[in-house]
Parts: sequence; structure tokens; C-alpha cells
Amino acid sequence: MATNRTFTMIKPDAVEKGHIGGILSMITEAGFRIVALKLTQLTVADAEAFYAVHKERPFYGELVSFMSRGPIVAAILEKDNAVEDFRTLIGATNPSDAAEGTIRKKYATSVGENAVHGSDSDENAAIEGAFHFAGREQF
Ligand code: ABT
Ligand code: MG
Repeated sequence: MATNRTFTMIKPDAVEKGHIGGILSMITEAGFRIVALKLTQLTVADAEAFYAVHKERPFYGELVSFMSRGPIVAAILEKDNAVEDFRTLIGATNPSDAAEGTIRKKYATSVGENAVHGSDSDENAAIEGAFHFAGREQF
């Protein structure tokens, strides 16, 4: 398992509720190193592009308006086996299926408003990280 990187967002629901600090603590306590970090907001066009894979799904419009409605925290994280281990740490998409000890178990409210994003592949982690951070913002 080589040391590698994943990309995360703390989504608008969790930022609104004041959970930035709690979620970043869980991330660092699980052994991830934060190598890039910012508070930012997705435009509607950004959210449409980010979730283009779900364009034909019935929840797409709601998903796009949710993800663009307020600030998010974007971050790049480094750890051995980062993508898979981070998906384990965040838990199932639907918080009612999320395991004890996961970020979504603690902070997510529904399948739509599920507190955090984690990249689903090394390829997407690189694309998503590069979308938000210039090279000089990554450490
Ligand atoms: P993301 O990290 O947002 O990609 O979530 P995850 O990979 O766990 O889940 P996927 B399957 O990629 O879902 C993307 C977003 O769509 C929302 N969604 C999904 C719904 O609102 N209703 C549904 O029935 C399904 C299947 C959940 C995800 N995110 N947000 N925000
Ligand atoms: Mg996904």
C-alpha cells in the first residue's frame, strides 16, 4: 500500500451545523495528513459538473442545489491506501446504513445531506483535487 491521496469535501449541511472542527478531528485522528485545505463554495455549474455522472437520476436537481447552497470545506488527504480507507472512515452513503464510528453515522442526516464526500478512485481523487487546488496550495 503506497502512501497516496484522496479528496474530500465537508458538505454544506455539516458546515451549516458547525461540524467542520469535529469532522477534521476525526480525519486527522484516523491517520490522514491534511495536505491542502480551504473554505469555498461550489457554483451551480461546478456542482452540475461534479455530479454529472448522476445527471439522469431523479435526485440530480436536488443534489446540485444542495451542494451549491452554501460554503464547503475542500481538502486533499494523504495516507497509505487513502481512497479506500477514507471511504471506510466516512461510512455508507445512507447514514442509516453507516457503521458505528464513521463520520456519516455521527454527522449525516439523510442520503442526500450526508455531511462528507470522499473520492471513489485514485483517478477521481486526482481530478477532484486539481479542480480545487493549484500545485502551490498542496503540501
Ligand atoms: P458522494 O461523496 O457525494 O459522491 O457520495 P457517495 O459516493 O457516498 O454516494 P453516491 B452514490 O456517489 O451519491 C452521490 C450523491 O447523490 C446523493 N444521492 C444518492 C441522493 O440524494 N439520493 C439517492 O438515492 C442516491 C443514491 C447522495 C450523494 N450526495 N450528496 N450530497
Ligand atoms: Mg460518489
